[in-house]
Amino acid sequence: APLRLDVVTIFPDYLRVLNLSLIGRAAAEGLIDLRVHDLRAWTHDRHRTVDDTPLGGGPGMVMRPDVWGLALDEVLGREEEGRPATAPEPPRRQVLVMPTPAGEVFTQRTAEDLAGADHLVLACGRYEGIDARVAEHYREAGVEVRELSIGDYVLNGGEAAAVVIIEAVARLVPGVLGNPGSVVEESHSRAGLLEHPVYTRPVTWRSLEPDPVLLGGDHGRVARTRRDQALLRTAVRRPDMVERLDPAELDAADRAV
Ligand code: 6GU
Repeated sequence: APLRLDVVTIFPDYLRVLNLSLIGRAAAEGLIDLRVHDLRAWTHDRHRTVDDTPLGGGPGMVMRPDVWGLALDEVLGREEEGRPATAPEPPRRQVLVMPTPAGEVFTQRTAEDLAGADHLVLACGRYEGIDARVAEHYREAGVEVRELSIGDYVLNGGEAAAVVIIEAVARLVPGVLGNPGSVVEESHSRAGLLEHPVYTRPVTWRSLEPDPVLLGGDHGRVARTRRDQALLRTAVRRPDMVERLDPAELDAADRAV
């Protein structure tokens, strides 16, 4: 079955970027099943209210737990079509993803983990966030809830983060990416290094030339040169990643760099 993705937001148009390029093609080909819902569909008042002032005071608005509860009960709990309700449930892993700057940091490891689920529901909050009892309630109800931040900066809402998370996860679904080799070689994959710089023709551009080893056709020397460049780049740009490298993964030539 395709990976099922449901996004609940007050700005459904914001997610339309996902209909473009890679993710849109994957949806069109049936590799993923992406559905975007307007949270206001679950309001019942004339003004379609989704927020209220924070208890205890303070700036901004907080999203109401009752509206989110109705929305998430429906999006998490819907019956599979075409299967009698009495038939045994197939094993399904459902994850409620709540983008928030107060969450655990979303990394390639998180993306790999989420790509193994069957159903992701992304609850996009705006303003000062969603009433904290929503995450608490679904955790207590046995739902796997992941509150995720995409980095140490503040966005106005979870929509941009949801786009980031969906793109990172969907490209790991088999068949979505044209070239599966790109997934294993790229930055932040298991090696723990940034990717080496890449070059193409013309060989000389504005008097700049890549390392001549890349033109020599010696695959062993090419691999060594790229490894050296990846190590140097990582040491300069991401010393934190070098700290975390497993020393057992380094060879004598690595240590010489
Ligand atoms: Cl997931 N949401 C918001 N509003 N801001 C963020 C974020 C998420 N991740 C980093 N900044």
